[in-house]
Amino acid sequence: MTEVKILKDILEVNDVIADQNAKLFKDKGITVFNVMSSPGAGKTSLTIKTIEAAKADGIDLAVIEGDIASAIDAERIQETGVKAIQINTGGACHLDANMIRSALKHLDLDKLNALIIENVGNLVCPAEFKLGETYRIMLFSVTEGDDKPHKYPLMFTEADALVINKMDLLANTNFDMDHFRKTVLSMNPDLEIFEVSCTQGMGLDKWSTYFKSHIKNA
Ligand SMILES: Nc1nc2c(ncn2[C@@H]2O[C@H](COP(=O)(O)OP(=O)(O)O)[C@@H](O)[C@H]2O)c(=O)[nH]1
Ligand SMILES: [Mg+2]
Repeated sequence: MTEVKILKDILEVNDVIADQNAKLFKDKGITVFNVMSSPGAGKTSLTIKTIEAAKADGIDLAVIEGDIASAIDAERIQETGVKAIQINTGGACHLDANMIRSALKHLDLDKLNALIIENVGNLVCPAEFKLGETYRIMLFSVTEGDDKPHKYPLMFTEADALVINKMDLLANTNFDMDHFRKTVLSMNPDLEIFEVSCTQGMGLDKWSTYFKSHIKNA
């Protein structure tokens, strides 16, 4: 079996900048959520639903969108009235701390309570690169298969919260929720788990309550 390792020094440099970002966020009183998933799990959909709930509570937030190419997601977010900065990684399968530092120049940090970072859609690389975030949110949809924690363990073990999306489709899949929950909790016993449907709305209240209650200066 061949194992591919990411160069240690790349991660060390990233960690230094991530710590600087984290200090800046702390000084400015901004709570930062790094949202990670495979492509199409529903990150942008969840971000929009989260913004709608947060705005109703007077929370000032902004979004950083990471994609390999295009500004489609940032445009979707801006339709909510919230500022969105698009980062195009030009091929990289994850955001890194330096990209976040560059994007922050375009935000008025004195006005924000919270920042949502939508990472590049990928189940592996984003979990390797700290950005300076306060919380790591993993999104996973029931159409992806309940075996994925075994195959892609890092993101499941690194997450603070796991949002299981597309619950409206559950009955049409062979996704075994009990098995999935047992697996992820055996890997990460402190993981907070939410079951939602971004299109049908189920479970979003509980998720939004978690989101709001974790913002320090709201
Ligand atoms: N059936 C269903 N579709 C969803 C749900 N959430 C998102 N989608 C759809 O999944 C696709 C990808 O969603 P998107 O938010 O762009 O995912 P992202 O690539 O992770 O940002 C879109 O067609 C969404 O409408 C859900 O809860 N149920
Ligand atoms: Mg998206």
